[in-house]
Amino acid sequence: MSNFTELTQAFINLDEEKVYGLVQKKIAAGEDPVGIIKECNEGMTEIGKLFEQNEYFLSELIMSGEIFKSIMAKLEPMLGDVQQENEPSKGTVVIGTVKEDIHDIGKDIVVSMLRGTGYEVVDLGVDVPADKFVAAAKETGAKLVGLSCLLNFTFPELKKVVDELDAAGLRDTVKVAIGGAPCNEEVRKFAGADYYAKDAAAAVSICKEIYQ
Ligand code: B12
Repeated sequence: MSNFTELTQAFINLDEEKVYGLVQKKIAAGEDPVGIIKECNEGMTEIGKLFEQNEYFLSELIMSGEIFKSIMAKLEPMLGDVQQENEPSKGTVVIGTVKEDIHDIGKDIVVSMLRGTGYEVVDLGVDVPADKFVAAAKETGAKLVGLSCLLNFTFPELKKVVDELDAAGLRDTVKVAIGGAPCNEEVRKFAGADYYAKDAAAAVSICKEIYQ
């Protein structure tokens, strides 16, 4: 027997009906949406491993992405303390997935959590070249640029963004945070970034520190 929860196991099995049913039940029971996301995320990690072991293929990766996105559409409005309409923004964050990488599920969760906790987020999308991050930081005056990176071979892109911010004279005023499954402290050091965040909650803490 595995130690996975029923939801995580259903996710790993890509049993769409069961996953949606369980998520609906948890929402109705008033469970914390962040906990629900965590359970699904554990499923995603396991699916990644099965893919590495050639037990799952690209079609399964695609399907896991579709299921996760449907769940997020339900959970997104429940994330954070949803900002009051007239409340001023706590600060601006520029975020995107680096060039040649099209993974956006994790980035989108970070965007939702930051917006939900009162930050203005300029989301540049996926496959974003370094100069776009620099231009957006300049234009918006953001004090934080967030880079999502899920592929080992795009690590140099992280470094490129940091270097181009430096070349544009912005490095003293703009901090850089990186995230995405294969990122860690070592990757942060390689890139010359200021922060590594393991999840969306850590991203919120970083913003609090910068915009306190
Ligand atoms: C779903 C998925 C896909 C989907 C993506 C759908 C989408 N719209 O995003 C599709 C099918 C498109 C895909 C494609 C590919 N994938 Co893919 N994919 C995955 C999978 C299974 C899940 C990723 C995911 O969404 N996780 C769930 C989210 C919630 O987690 P997360 O991204 O880590 O985000 C959290 C934190 O990391 C953090 N965070 C994330 N971003 C940021 C940013 C900032 C600023 C901060 C502060 C925090 C932060 O907060 C998030 C929320 O808590 C992973 C396995 C894994 N372990 O990650 C493989 C994985 C990332 N993919 C992999 C590969 C190899 C590929 C392909 C090259 C496959 C192929 N042969 O074509 C292509 C590459 C396409 C491209 N050019 O980008 C490998 C990468 C290996 C590596 N380290 O280099 C992985 C690790 C699978 C594996 N184990 O082999 N993939």
